[in-house]
Amino acid sequence: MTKASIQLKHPFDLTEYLSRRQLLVEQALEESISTAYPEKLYEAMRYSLLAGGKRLRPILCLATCELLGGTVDMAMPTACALEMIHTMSLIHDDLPAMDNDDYRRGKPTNHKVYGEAVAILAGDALLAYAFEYVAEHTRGVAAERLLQVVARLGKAVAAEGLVGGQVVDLDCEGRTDVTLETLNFIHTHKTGALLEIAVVSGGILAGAGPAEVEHLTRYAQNIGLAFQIVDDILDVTATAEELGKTAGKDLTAHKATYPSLWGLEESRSQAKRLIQSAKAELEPLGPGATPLLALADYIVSRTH
Ligand code: GRG
Repeated sequence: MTKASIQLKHPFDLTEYLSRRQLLVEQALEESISTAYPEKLYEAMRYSLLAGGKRLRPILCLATCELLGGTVDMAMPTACALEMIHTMSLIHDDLPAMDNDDYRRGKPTNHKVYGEAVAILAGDALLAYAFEYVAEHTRGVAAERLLQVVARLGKAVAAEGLVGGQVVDLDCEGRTDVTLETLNFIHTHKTGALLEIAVVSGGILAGAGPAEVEHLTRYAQNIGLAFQIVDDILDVTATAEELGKTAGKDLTAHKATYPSLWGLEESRSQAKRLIQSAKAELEPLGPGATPLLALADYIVSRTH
């Protein structure tokens, strides 16, 4: 048994699964970057990368790789790269030029500690290092599968993914005429694209065929949108302590959100409906899908 292998208990215990997986991911992230010269840069990168968080994207990637017959070890470099990219997007999102946030993951934001210039550069370094890390550290995966993962990862973060979503989000600031179509565009790109590649990359690393990739894509798209609806709900209902960042920011900024368009009750039922659709996509993939099914439920029931 490798250090990465995990015995699942029956019935499936999601809390235990999440805490064991989070521990594995934390260890891998800790080992992924050590401090070197210039120390200030490496410290800023490590400060945000190792600041906690749910580690949902790495966990989805590992779970999907295992579902398709791969191993945790095969997927861990990609899982770490996903968290590096997610973390850099949070660092940049928190900058004064964007959301201007003071707290993230329960700690002062990167630019509050290291200054804006270093925060921008730490984000840039994490983004580039993510791609280097996948290419340098993945073992036991055929080169053409790895190339597919790298190409899809690039697409998910660039203009067709996170960055495109963020630009439209910034454009909509202060506007009261944001349509559901625009809101969906923002979130399928800003939030959904990285969750989608987290799931799909795990499948591709394990050798998923086109039909399996399609099921995984639809599962991920549904949980991605549900995740964002719940995020918007929590911005209204959760405390700053629970969130680890300022609560109620969307309301203060008069931002278009799902609760502002639909109300809280309808937002909750839309999220539940999306989770049911996500889970239906896993049916053809067999009993090994238990962790992904439980993770889908967790997305709507989470409190932070
Ligand atoms: C990717 C090149 C590049 C630049 C960044 C700033 C930006 C472009 C995009 C914004 C992306 C963003 C911040 C989306 C929000 C995603 C989201 C819902 C974050 C919260 O995720 P959780 O709840 O957080 O998984 P934890 O802390 O648990 O990891």
